[in-house]
Amino acid sequence: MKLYSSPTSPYVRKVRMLLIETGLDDRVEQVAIATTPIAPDAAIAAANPLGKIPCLERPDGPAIFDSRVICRYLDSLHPGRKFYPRGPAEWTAATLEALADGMLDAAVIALYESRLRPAEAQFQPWVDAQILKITRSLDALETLWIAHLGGPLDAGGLATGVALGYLDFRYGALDWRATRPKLAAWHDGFAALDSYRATMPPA
Ligand SMILES: N[C@@H](CCC(=O)N[C@@H](CS)C(=O)NCC(=O)O)C(=O)O
Repeated sequence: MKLYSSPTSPYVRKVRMLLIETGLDDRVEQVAIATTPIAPDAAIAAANPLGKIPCLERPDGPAIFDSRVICRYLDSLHPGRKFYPRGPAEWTAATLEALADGMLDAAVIALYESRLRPAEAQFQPWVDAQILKITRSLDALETLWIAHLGGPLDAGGLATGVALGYLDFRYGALDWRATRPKLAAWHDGFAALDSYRATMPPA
């Protein structure tokens, strides 16, 4: 299998961590590309009409995307403990995963606004609204989700840990730990995983 990848993409990082955690890492070749909404890479646009990474090409079926679908697919390929539980826990894990990915969406969109748009076309209230989505979600993680995060690591926890790592990478000034000590302590444990350390974005 071939994974269109970038060392700075948090969505790709989720997939790479899952590959390591599930022992599937050596079944996937990573193809590094650089793509943005206004300068799409041709190979990724051909594989995924949305032009986004990650995208997984398989020898025995069409390419699959996005990161949640890829993670779910990879989780079906290994015999070990599943990141996508079945039964009532499935919906809890999936909702947490959606929350964490939503934080990433807001963070990536706000970054594109400041990096890709010319200064005169930027709209600060819109960026502020994206940051508000992130801070509300962080508060929910600290209060409503912390008990769940303390249980076995599932796809929701994986996405949460990666999203927090992305805030450290791109939004250090947000200082998300300052008012969220339980989440900070949980993330310290997550950040000790070999798979997290092996997928750190370049400084
Ligand atoms: N929902 C997608 C989001 C993927 C995404 O936005 N990836 C970014 C890189 S971090 C990208 O490819 N951006 C290029 C674009 O938006 O055209 C997923 O979970 O895979």
